[in-house]
Amino acid sequence: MKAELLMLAPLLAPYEARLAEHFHLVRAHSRAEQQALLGDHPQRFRILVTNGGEGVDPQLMASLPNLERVAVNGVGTDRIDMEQARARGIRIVTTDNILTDAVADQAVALVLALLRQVCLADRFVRDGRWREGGFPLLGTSLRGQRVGILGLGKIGGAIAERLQPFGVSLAYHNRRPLMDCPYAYHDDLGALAEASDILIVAAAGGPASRHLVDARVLDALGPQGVIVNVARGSVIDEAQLVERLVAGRLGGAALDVFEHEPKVPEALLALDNVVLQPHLGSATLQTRQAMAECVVQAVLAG
Ligand code: 8YV
Repeated sequence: MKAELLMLAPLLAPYEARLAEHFHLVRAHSRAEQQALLGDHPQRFRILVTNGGEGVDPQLMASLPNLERVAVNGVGTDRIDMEQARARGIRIVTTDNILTDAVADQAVALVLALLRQVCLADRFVRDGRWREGGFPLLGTSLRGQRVGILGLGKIGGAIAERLQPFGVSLAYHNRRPLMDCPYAYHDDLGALAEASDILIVAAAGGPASRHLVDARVLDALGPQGVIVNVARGSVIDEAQLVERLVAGRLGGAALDVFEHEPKVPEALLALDNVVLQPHLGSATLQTRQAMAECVVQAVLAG
């Protein structure tokens, strides 16, 4: 008889099929399905698969007495109770390194989309307004912009590397400065925002980074500044962000992630200086295939 594998999030179909050769897959993608598992022989699961956005509900984890391994289809562990995992010796395996390029590419795409108004101009053409006259707005050149990166880790570093050839200046904020890093370090995030035209959020999510970008930081960025978030919605105080965008106290925003996904604040939908994406940072076929392969290996190793 095959062992059971708990799937809290899907993988690309061919990779699920490979797992199904070895395991009986029990899919519980919704909270209601997960809730139902609590009372249904929870000791049968030793391994589970999830993704960064879904994580593992701490109550569910606590109710799986034989859980040994969690394979995450992503790098974020902010929705996993790492303390519980450590205390119980549960191994958490992520797709570390694999999605760095895709997320960094997405960050650059969002910077350019925002500065060159790609989405707004696309809507202008689709709506048939070009026939009535040319696009009325001028974009902003990327050359010469001051870019601040919050979280110069692997993804933040890859974003910086990609942006450098565009002729920007680069600075960053981390908890501590990095050794041998060519970019200017600000030990205060407000000071980084003040010194930036474009603030890119690439920091890990979780309690330690929650609302790091608060009203003070957004005000330091100011009406000429724009913010790009490819990390986690929780890093920015979304209510403060929306308030400033609506009032014209912030220049613009390109957001791939939100505080309460898949909910997007209604007020953002009407704004022209905002680019919205449904959490697509790692969503290329090649990257998702490589991530799924990594998850399959992590499960089989378990
Ligand atoms: C993943 C993410 O693609 O890696 C993460 O933590 O948020 C995403 O980019 C997501 O987990 C979907 O698999």
